[in-house]
Amino acid sequence: FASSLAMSKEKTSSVDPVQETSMQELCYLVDENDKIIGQASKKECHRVKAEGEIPLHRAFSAFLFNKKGDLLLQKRSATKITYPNHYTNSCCSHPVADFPGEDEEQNAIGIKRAARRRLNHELGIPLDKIPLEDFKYITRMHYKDDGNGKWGEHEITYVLFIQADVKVKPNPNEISEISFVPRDELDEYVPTLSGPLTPWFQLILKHRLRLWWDHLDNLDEVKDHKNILKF
Ligand code: DMA
Ligand code: MN
Repeated sequence: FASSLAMSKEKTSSVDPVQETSMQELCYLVDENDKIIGQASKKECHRVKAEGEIPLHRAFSAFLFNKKGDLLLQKRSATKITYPNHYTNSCCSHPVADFPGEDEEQNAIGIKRAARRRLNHELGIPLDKIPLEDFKYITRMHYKDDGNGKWGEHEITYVLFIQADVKVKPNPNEISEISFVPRDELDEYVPTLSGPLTPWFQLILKHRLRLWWDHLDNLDEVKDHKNILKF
């Protein structure tokens, strides 16, 4: 009896169909130097294998600031397959082969195309408000996290900053909350959040966010397009 109860519970806790479909997108596999070595589904790229291995793939982490310099933070929706209900930076995702040109590396243009596409999808930001040339590529970070043991991350993620006053309309399939945080309230605000932080946001917050944020008007001084951060 107990096992049949467990079975029926398993059936009803179904995966969100929209998120499930997105797992078919084709991400770019990279080596430790961020050289593309192949493609694999988003599902394969986030599944933690028996030996704890996760395929290394290319991603981006975008930080959107308004003109006052406040940072948009989001809470990932309960429907996300990886890191549901976690607080994180403005928008993260992957360049995918499903959209042309997202693997173009000159000026990180492919990454900027992917970020623009996802800022529109996740936050409802009109595309004309976020032209490619407004994205500032800061640097890359390599990190791995086992997540919940079934779904995790292993990425070289491009950090992008963009500053724009935009109307946002969060997509509830992606985002359950947003907030704008002023620089001088960051340290008191983060501990008040009612949920865990994503591992990549935690790393950036711990090691670099304050420095980069303090250079919002002169980001060229902190950018590094040669090295890949690894914490
Ligand atoms: C993946 O973000 C990218 C990073 C930097 C973790 P995500 O899980 O939000 O991707 P998506 O929005 O495509 O599901
Ligand atoms: Mn990923």
